[in-house]
Amino acid sequence: MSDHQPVNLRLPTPGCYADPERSGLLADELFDGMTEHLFFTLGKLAPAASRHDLYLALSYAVRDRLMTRYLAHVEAMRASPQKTVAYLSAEFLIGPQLHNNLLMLGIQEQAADALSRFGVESIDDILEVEEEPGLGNGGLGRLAACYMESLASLEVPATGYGIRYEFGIFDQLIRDGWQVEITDKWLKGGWPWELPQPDEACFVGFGGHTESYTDAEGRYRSRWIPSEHAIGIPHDVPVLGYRVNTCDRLRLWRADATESFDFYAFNIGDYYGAVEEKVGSETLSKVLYPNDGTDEGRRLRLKQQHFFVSCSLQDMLRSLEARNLPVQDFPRYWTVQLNDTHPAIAVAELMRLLIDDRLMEWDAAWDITTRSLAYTNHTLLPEALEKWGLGLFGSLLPRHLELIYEINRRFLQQVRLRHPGDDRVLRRMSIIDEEGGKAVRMAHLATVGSHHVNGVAALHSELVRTTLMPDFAEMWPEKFTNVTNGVTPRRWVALANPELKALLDESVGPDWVRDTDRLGQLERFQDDGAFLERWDQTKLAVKRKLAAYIHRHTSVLVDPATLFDVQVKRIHEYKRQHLNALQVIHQYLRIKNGQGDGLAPRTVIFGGKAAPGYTMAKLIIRFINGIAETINSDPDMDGRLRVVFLPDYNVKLGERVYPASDLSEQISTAGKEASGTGNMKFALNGALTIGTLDGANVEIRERVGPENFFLFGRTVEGIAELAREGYRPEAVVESDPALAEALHLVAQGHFSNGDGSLFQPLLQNLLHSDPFYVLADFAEYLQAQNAVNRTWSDRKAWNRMSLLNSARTGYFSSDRSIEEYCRSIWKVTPFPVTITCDVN
Ligand code: 26Q
Repeated sequence: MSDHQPVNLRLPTPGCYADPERSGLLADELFDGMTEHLFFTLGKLAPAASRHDLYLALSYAVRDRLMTRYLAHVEAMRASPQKTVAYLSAEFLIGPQLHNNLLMLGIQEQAADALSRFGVESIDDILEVEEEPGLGNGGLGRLAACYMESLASLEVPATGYGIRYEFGIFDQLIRDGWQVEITDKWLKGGWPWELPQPDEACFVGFGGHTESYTDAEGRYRSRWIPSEHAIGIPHDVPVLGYRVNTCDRLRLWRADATESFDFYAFNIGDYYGAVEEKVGSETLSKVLYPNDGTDEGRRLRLKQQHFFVSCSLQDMLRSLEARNLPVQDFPRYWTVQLNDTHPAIAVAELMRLLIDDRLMEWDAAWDITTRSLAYTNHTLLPEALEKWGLGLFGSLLPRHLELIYEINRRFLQQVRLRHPGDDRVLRRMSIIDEEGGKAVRMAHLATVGSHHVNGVAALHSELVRTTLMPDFAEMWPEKFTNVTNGVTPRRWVALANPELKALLDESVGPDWVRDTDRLGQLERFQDDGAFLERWDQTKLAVKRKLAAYIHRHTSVLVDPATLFDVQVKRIHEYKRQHLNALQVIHQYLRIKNGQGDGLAPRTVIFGGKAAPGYTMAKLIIRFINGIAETINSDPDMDGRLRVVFLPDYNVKLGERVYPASDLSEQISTAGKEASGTGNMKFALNGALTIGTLDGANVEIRERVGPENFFLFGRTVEGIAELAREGYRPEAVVESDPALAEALHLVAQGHFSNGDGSLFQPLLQNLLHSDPFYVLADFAEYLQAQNAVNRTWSDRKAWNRMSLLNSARTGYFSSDRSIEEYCRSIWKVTPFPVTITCDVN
C-alpha cells in the first residue's frame, strides 16, 4: 500500500475552501477557527464559553479540516470512479471522534496549544466532554469501526452503511450491586460529527401485498404494493485515515415519516391521527436492540434491517446512474460485505431492485447479486443465528418472501443434482426451516447469495465449515474462508496509551503505527534490564491513572503496584465471568485460611453490560458486586486483594482499561467465542493472557509463544467428549474440595449479607447443568492462575513476557485483516488522493 506523508494543506484559491482558519493545521489557525465557530456557529463569546462549547468549537474546527479531504476524495471518485467497499452493518461502535481525528491529522499538540489560549490547562478536560455514540452492542460493532478506520488508513474507497439510532446501547448504572439501564441520550448536547444529507433521502416500503401482471413483452412479473413507507435520511460521518488524504464515510440512515402531515387526514380534521402516523414511522431508527436474541421488538428489528439495507442498496445503484454506468457494472464498482446476517435481507432486496424496478431477468440479476455480496459469520451460538417466522416475514416483506422461495427452489434443485434422493440434506440446507414453526434461516440465505463466507478467527472458520454449515462447505469449498479479526493500533495503542506510544516511537521508530510488524523490533530489548525497567514504569504510570479513575467512580482505593487482572466484555455465560468470580473467592479463602503465601497482590477488575432481558447475566453482575463488597471491606484483604466492577463499560472506558492491564482474562468455553477482539487490544498493550483455546486466543498464543501465555481448559474436542460421556457437574464438585468450599460460601450468603437465596439460581445452574463447563475447567484455571502468581513474583520475567506480547502481536492490526479482505474477497485496491490546489 502506498506510503503518504502528512500533507500540510494550504489551499488559498477560491473554491478550494482554503481559508487558513478552515484548513490550516497550525495552532494559530486552529485557534482562529475555534474563535469563528464559537461566535458564528455557537453564538458564544470566548470568555463565556463552557467546556462543552470549547469541545464543540474545536470539533467544528477539526471537522472543517476533514471536509477538505472528504470533498477531495469525492471529487477524485467522480473524475475516476473506483470500486468501493460497502460495509453493511447494523452496528458501528465508533467511539469518541475528536481525539481520534486529532491523531489522524497529527495535530494533538496544536489543538492543546489552541485550547490553552482559552484557559484550558489539559486537553483531556475537553476530550472528556464528548458523548460517545453507542451504536453497537460490543465486538461486532467495534470491529466494524476498526475496519472503517483501517480502510481509510489504507486509502481504500469505502462507505459504511448503518442505522443512526437515536438511542444507542443503554448506559449502565450499578445500584445496590444490580445493573440498572438508563436510556442513552447521546445526541442531547448536539453531535458535531454528522452531516445530514436530506437531498439524498430514500423511500422504503413495508407490508402490503404483491400482484402479478404481464409486462409489455408478455413476461410474467410480480409487483409489490406496500401498505406503509418510511424515508431514510442519510447522516454522513467522515472517517479520515491516518496521516493520509483519504476520507471515507459512514452513512447512517435515520428514519423519517413519508409526509410530515398526512394531508387527507389533516383536511378531515384528524390532525392528531396524522401526527401519530408520523411518530410511528419515526420510531424505526429509535433504538438499538440488545444482542440476546430475545423476542422483544423482533418485528421492529426486522423492519430496521430492511430499512437500512434497502436505503443502502438504492444509494449504491443510484451512484452508478449518477455516473452513467450501466447497472450490469454493479459488481465492478461495489463490493458489499454483510456484517453477520443482520443485513442478509440484501440478497432478496438487491434481486427485487434489479428484477422489479430495473426489469432485469432472473439469471442476470442473480449473477450481479452473487458477484457483489459476501458474508461474515460472527457466531455459532444457536440463539444468535437469526431466523424469522414466515408469518412475520411475509406480512412485513411479502415480495421478498416470494423471491426467497424462488432462490430456494433453484438452490435446492442444485442440491438435488448433487445428492439425488437424499431428502435429509435438502431439509438441512433449505433456506426455509420446515421443522416446527416455519422460518427463514438468514445464514443460509446469506451463504447462498454470497461469493464468499468467512469466519473471524482460524478456529471459528474451521467450526463454521465443519459444524455450522458442513453441507454448504462440501458443496462450495472455495466459498468458505477465514479472515482473522484485527483492531486498529491507532485508537487502541497510539491514542489510548500515549505513554507506551512514546516509548515505542523511540525504540522502534514512529512507523509502527502504520506498520505494526515493526513492533517485532522490540525483541532486541527483551534481555535489556534497563529497557525492561522503563517498560515496567510505563505500565505503572498508566495504572496510576486508572487507579485514580477507579477511585473517582467507585470509591474503591486500589494500589497501582498490584497485578491488574482484567475482564472487560459483554456479560454472558459463555464468556464465564462467573468462573473468574469463583477463582477470586478461592483466592480470598486462601488468604483467610492463612494460605495466601505466594499469591500476587491483585486488583481484579470487571466491566461489561448484560442484555436487559438476560436474567442470569444480570445475576452474575450482582454476584461480582457482592464479592467485591465483602472482600473490599475485609481488613485481611488490605494490600492483597481488591475487586472492582467498573460501571458502564464502553469504548471510552476501554481506552483507559486496556493500556493499564497486566493480565487479560479470555476464559470463554472453547468453541463459543468466535474470535474476541479485546484479547488483541490487551496483548498489543503488553498484557499477558490467561485463556482457553478459543477464538483468536489460539492464534495469539501461537504468535506470542506458548511460554508467554497462560493456557488452561478443555479444548473444543475435550468439551465435546465431556458432553458425549454425560457431563456431571456434581461429580466435579464432589472431587474438588477447593471448589466445594467456594460454592459453599456462596450458598451460605457470605457475599449477600447472609441471604443464602440470592445466588441460588446461579448455583443451581452450575451444579445441575453447567452448560458452559465452568466447573469442569475450574481446577485447571486455578493452576494457570498459580502460574500467573509465580511469574508475577519475578518481575523481570513478567516484563519480558509483556514486551514479547506487544512485539509479537502486530499481526492483529485491523490493517492486516483489511488487506486480506481486499485481496482475497473484495478485489479492491487503494486509491490514494492527492490534493492539488496548493498555494502559489
Ligand atoms: C440477533 C438476533 C436478534 C437480536 C440481536 C441479535 C444480535 C445482535 C448482535 C446477535 C449478535 C450480535 C453481536 C454479536 C457479536 O458482537 N459477536 C462478536 O463479534 C466479534 C467480532 O467478530 C467477535 O470477536 C466476538 O467473538 C463475537 O462474539
